[in-house]
Amino acid sequence: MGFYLGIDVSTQSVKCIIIDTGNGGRVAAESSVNFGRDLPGHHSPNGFLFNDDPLVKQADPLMWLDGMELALERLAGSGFDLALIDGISGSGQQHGSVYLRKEITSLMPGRTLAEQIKPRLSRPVAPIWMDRSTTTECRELDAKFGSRLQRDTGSPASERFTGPQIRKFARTEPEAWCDTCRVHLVSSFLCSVLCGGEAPIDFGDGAGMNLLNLRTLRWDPEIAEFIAPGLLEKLPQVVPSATVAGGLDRWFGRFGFRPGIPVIVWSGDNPNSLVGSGSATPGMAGISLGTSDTFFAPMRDFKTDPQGCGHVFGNPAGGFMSLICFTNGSLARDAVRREKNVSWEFFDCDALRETSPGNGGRLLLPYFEPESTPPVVVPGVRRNYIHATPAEEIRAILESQALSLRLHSSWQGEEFRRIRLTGGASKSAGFRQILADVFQAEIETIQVSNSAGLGAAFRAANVVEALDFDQLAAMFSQPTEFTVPNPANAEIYRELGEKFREFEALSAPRER
Ligand code: XUL
Repeated sequence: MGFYLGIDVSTQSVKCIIIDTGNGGRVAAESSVNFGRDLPGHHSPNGFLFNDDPLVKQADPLMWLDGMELALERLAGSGFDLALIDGISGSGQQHGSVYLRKEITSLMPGRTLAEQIKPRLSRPVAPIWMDRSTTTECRELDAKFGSRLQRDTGSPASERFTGPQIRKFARTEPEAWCDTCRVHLVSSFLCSVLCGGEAPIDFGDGAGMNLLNLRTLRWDPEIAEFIAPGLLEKLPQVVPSATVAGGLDRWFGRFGFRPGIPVIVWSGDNPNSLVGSGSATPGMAGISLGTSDTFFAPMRDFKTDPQGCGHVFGNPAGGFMSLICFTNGSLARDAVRREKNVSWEFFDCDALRETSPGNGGRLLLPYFEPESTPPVVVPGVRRNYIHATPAEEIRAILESQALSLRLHSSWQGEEFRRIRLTGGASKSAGFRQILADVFQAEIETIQVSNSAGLGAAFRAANVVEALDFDQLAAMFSQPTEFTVPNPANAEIYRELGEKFREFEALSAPRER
């Protein structure tokens, strides 16, 4: 029985969640900070800095520190006594990288986190997962390693992954690169700050770098050397997710924490969400409908996506997990809604009542932004029809998004019978039914809005108290809504799925 803190540092916010594993389990306290609203001085209304080049997306690492500090201050101010906390872990947006000229050591009491970490940065900005400016570096990795890159690291060269980002930095800013002694992920950077000392990277987040050999579970020296000479010495250690990174630095005593309590190595948001949403049992999957949509599932064996869109990461519960990221998720749904000038009420309910499954074969590829799955660099919406009422257009985007989720997760060869749904759009009963019918699976909605932070708190409880993830999910991630598939629609979506595959292949040809 104990209290565990999960800190989720995502693209737009920092969220803290404290779980109490006593008395059947309850969420004891929460706090959050939105970068745009609460930290306007960082000029990042959407979590990243303005850049003339739309392919470049970078954030100020000091904003994450200010956000974490304020979120902890708010947590302490919520009335919960932080001296009760028995362990902490965290979750970082994946792939983003932080460059240090001096390692992190114990923190100085009189200074804010940002003030004391600033002089240690060799690069004032951190490229984040939304960055798409590394196509050249990806081509070079493809040319050098061919299919070995995906076979051994679980992913083909991907623009947002850390390896290509490091290569671009080392090439375009050689002096700053020479001045760099350590390259961190967002997760390991923030974990290091909590520990007041250099923290490792876990297998879950490390696999999102095009650098971790998933067959040996070590950094791949040949790939590292190609990405940037000397990189291997600049990478933190890589360890299993259930590793204690260190003890909490005394600096955090100001919020009431007991210094020295275990800080468990942080992981990426997707590995954390897998356990936090209670989807870590084989046969289950999770879909998070957020700014971008993601599909993730535990894997029985290590295998890779022959189409090169899906990724393999370490599963915090052991073994591996898949992750498929669709950049045009809620952003695209909202763009269609605004284009048609209709309310969410109409979008979620009336539009789907006015139309029927299959929708006359209408398909819409919603590439409002460059897309990760399939890789599309030049944005633009593609339709296989000319005329559609607003309701038909809305059904077209929802059915196409569901078919894309199914198509691009099929390489795992798994019949997903239960899918856990999280994120804002999981509130739409119409979209839930489409997903249930397309996958012919039961859709279980969980009302935990912060499954990444919850997963981090689970990992802390798992290490400190030896509670397993099923026990924790039974306490904290119970579904609140079940949507059962309609077997009558199975054939309609099988046929439409075939059509979707052909349309996508024609309209979004491989650009690399
Ligand atoms: C996963 C991905 C995103 C980020 C941000 O590959 O790019 O899900 O982790 O949430």
